[in-house]
Amino acid sequence: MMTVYIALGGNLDDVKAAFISARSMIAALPDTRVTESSKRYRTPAIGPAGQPDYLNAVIAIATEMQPIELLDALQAIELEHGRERKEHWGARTLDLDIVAIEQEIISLERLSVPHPLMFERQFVLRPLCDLAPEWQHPQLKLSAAEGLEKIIAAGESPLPEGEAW
Ligand code: A4P
Ligand code: MG
Repeated sequence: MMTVYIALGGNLDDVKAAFISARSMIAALPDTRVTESSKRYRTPAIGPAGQPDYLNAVIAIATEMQPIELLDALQAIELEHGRERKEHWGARTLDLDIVAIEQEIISLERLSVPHPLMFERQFVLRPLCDLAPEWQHPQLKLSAAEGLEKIIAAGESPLPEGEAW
């Protein structure tokens, strides 16, 4: 069993409902259990201007699935929620990213783990810190909590308090 942290994000349509339904679909994957969910945060959009705010969260799963199998399954769940890939970093109904798989490092064309931009993003680190503040980035040698502190020390305002789903 591996512990995998999955980031959920979206800023179109009923994102709260999409999170709840995506989480149950993930829980129904083979040899997979959802073990924890972060709070849900409202976050300013990073990317093309004029997008609505996002909701973001992170869940932890325990799974026997191989990373690529899991990526395929997450992309199928995105599609079932009406995800269309148009513009890079553009608005979306549901984005499911693999943030981290314990201390594994994966560099494949379709999959980079840990997620390359995670230490630049409060919308990933803030919810991850609800679940695993002590999780260590295997290359940067910083914990999630230290990464979040760094972003805030650099001048970004902390996100408002999250809510339970
Ligand atoms: N891919 C590589 N590594 C991974 C991974 N660890 N997890 C590949 C998931 N996918 C991974 O992703 C493009 C390709 O990345 C996939 O085909 C997969 O093989 P995508 O979801 O199709 O496209 P995207 O999401 O537009 O691109 P990308 O680079 O994943 O964007 P991000 O980094 O996910 O950013 N602002 C706020 N506030 N909150 C957000 O959640 N999200 C984005 C998207 C932009 N701005 C945001 C948010
Ligand atoms: Mg993505």
